[in-house]
Amino acid sequence: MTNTNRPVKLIAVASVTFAVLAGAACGGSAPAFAPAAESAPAVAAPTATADGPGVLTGIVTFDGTAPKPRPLPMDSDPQCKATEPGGTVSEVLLVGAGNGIQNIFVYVKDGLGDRRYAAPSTPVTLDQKGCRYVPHVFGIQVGQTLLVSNSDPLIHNVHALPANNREFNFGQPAKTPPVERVFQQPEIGLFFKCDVHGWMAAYANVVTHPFFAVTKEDGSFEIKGLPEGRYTLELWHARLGTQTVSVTVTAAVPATVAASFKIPN
Ligand SMILES: [Cu+2]
Repeated sequence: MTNTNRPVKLIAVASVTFAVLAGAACGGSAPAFAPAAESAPAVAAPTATADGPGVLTGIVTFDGTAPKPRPLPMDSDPQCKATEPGGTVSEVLLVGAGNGIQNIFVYVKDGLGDRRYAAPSTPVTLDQKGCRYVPHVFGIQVGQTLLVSNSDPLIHNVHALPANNREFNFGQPAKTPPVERVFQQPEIGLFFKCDVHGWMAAYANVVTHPFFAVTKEDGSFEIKGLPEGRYTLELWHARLGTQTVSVTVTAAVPATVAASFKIPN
């Protein structure tokens, strides 16, 4: 996370609390980037499929009283303001029912061994709608197509600022076709911004397998199809930092993880 252009710098989590159920154990904060799959032969065919018996569910909550999201300064662009006349709020930290934290990217960081998974043929879509990126946080596999679309009646530009992948930056006027991009390297927290509207931000999380999820409004997530085994999960949030959790997944019963984040000091 060396990019100095992003508006919100990642800060290591100073204090974390885990309540890990079903045979899981906790670890400390971890590097923000997944390692590249450099140990596997470059030509190894992806033969593994995400149809294992393991189910992993979890909930991520905010420890403390969450700050109220601030309104986005859309008055600076009347065209944007017109897309959301009632106004909208920053997505930097969204805490919902039960103090659940939305938009935490949860993925298997380690434990899959040398299994290799093909990228899905279906694309992931990143839309620009109401002068925001939708979704704000998403996962995508290495080699999977990202379709960037613009549903707004105005031009945006899409500026990706990767650490491990190739930077790109293009304008996308209203009513123009989606633009395709593909990421070649794993990367967590790959930042997207619009150089026209400074509040617009999205984070791609590029991984080598399909075992990831983004927490919903209530902070919950689910990952299915895992092989039985012991895994290290990483939980990433753009503002709150990262945590790792060890968890054992068996066919017999869903594994359950609970974690919480505080505002870093
Ligand atoms: Cu824009």
